[in-house]
Amino acid sequence: MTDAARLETRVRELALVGGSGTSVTRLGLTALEAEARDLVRSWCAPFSDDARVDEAGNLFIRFAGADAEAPALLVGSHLDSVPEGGRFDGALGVCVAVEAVASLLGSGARFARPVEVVGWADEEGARFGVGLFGSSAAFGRLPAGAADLRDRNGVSIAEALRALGLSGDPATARIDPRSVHAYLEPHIEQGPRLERAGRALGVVTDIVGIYHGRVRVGGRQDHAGATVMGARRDALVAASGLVAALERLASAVPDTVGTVGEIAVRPGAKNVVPGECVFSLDVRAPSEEHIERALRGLGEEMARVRREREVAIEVEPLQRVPVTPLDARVLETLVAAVRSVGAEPPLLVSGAGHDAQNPSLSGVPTGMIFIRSTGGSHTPAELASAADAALGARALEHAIRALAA
Ligand code: HGY
Ligand code: MN
Ligand code: MN
Repeated sequence: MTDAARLETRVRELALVGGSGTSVTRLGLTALEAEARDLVRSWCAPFSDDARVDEAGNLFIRFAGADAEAPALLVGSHLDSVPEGGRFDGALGVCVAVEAVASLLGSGARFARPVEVVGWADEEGARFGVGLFGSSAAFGRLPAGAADLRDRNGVSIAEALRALGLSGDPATARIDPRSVHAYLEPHIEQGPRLERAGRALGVVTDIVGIYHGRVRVGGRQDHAGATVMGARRDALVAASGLVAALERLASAVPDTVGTVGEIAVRPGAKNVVPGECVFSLDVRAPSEEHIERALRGLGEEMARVRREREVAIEVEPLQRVPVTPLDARVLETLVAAVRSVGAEPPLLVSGAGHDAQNPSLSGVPTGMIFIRSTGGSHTPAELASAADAALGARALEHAIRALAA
């Protein structure tokens, strides 16, 4: 039987790792993320001592099945957060997965196949720019050269992994997708649809495609007082036009979103005309064509700004995750599981990216349960109720029974 109080306590405990009030900063490939893994292992210890951390920092805790050689059912989510994020993104999914497995085993259920609780590493990509890092490594989908990417302090992914006692080569984390029977990910919705519909749980049909990139605008550093306006090649003013253009373009393409979440200027002094500006690009849509249309429009804007402002503009593509339809049969299993706990799940497209995209794109039957959240997401205001979380855990129990018990 799902223990709602135990689940609530564990969500609170996990939120303390990198937490301050309702804000959580537990970046990927850090000691805090490793501390979160250790906490999850401690919760699972009464039922399994078969835990491993792979070379990308992913945590797998294996619960025995009658047929030890059968492909395993994986259930889980990610353990990292964005800077100053919320307590539930990723973390709630891992806690719900642990609760569902513990409740099943505690009530005497025995698995026909192995079940693994997974805590993916560095899903947010907040430090190094590549999101879905851990699950990408596990399913052989890391962008080339990912281990050499560096954070703002010049630390590379390889160095960050070695600092955690790992080899530093995440590519060796790759598993055979055929060893995975199915992957289930519980996750907060991170948007308002379940709240507006008055529903506690939803089931995901598709996950948006995502383009991540980095733009470098090169102008001419100059004196803020002695350089007349007509003689400037101000990199920040040029970049600002592109940021506004992205908002305009994404607003004009159906179901498409475009965000610049990071921006930095050099040298960064109030009396110096910026010589360089580097900013991030995040473009998403449920349609590949819409993503490409927005990116084409931005490319045309860049050509215009290059000409008119005589600045250099370089685009570094960081990651491209395709639109990801999830498995129809797993979707049916999840809908039935949610109905078995007395809820009726809306079918939703996810505007957020998820680790689930990697197993799904690698041929593993994959599904997601959304748990109602309020207050937005990637913010300390993010909130999921203990009751909805417990209902999610009960529904996941039914899905695990259907797929592994
Ligand atoms: O960016 C995302 O959609 C996810 O939260 N990493
Ligand atoms: Mn997130
Ligand atoms: Mn997430």
